[in-house]
Amino acid sequence: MKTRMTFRHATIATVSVSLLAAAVSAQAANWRGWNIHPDGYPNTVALEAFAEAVADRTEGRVSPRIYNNAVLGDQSDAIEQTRNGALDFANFNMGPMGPIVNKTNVFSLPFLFTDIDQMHTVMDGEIGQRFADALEEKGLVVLSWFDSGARSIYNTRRPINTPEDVQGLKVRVMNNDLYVEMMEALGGNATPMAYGEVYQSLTTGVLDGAENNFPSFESSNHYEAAEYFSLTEHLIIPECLCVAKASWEKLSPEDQEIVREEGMAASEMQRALWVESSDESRQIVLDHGVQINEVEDKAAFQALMEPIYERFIANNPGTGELIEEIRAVE
Ligand code: BDP
Repeated sequence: MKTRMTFRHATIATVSVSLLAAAVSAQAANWRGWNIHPDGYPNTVALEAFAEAVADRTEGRVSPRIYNNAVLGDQSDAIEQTRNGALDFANFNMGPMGPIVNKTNVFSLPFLFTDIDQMHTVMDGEIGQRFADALEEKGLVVLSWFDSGARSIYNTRRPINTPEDVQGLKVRVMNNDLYVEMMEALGGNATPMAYGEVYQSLTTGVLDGAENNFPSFESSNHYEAAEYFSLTEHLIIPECLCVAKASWEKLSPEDQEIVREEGMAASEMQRALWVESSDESRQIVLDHGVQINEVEDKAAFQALMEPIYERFIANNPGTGELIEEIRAVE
């Protein structure tokens, strides 16, 4: 009798342990995260730290895994997939976000921000919150804003000092009509193309150039093909660390809090790494023989952007005030 009781208890205990395990694993959210960058890139390092900290602090209830090098698809597709919950989290640039969440198009206006610090102040404040709200309405919960430096034009032909130097160059831009307008206003031929296709297009001469920040210019190996990097610094575009709203809503308030805190920590880490990485990448490309030139007369480039601003404001009511508000932030 005694033995049977013990046996039964043991059985019940085993059954309840395995039921419990099943319940836990049924609840565990195995998050898939999209990332365009390779191993070691500041964003990648921060996203990996985020994934580890979230898994740790939620004791596996949320278990994020990050897929690098855009293996889950190009950026525009990934934005859609995250919006509809097929992907759970991602680091997105507000450039390709513009055609999907129109309000974010304002960030694709060239020379909008004075500098990177001002961009951070805007994004970390009340204005940034308004953009987070707009993204949330479209299915993306913003945890924090990342840095992506300033973008400059590089090419295989010549240094760019004046807009005339851009004349006739075939330059890759990200997917957003505003960049086509921008490049055409400078006299170049704009070619919207996925990031992953640019390297080959530069080496085969399909493209003469592209535009990006130092860490991307270096980590994508574009510097092996494009010898001239000209500091036009025409775009400073914020990036988000976003979670699919559908995935977010499945979390308990306690886990949401953890994910949010770790999202903020990831942004702090990314921004710090960004500064180091920009210097390192700049040195790597210099050592490889890339010629970097300052652009003395940026005003000449800015002046050509005026019609773009005018059209944008005319087509998007309320944006004139928004641009003024952004510019007034110090
Ligand atoms: C990088 C951004 C990345 C973009 C890429 C591009 O971090 O999100 O996809 O530029 O030019 O700087 O496509």
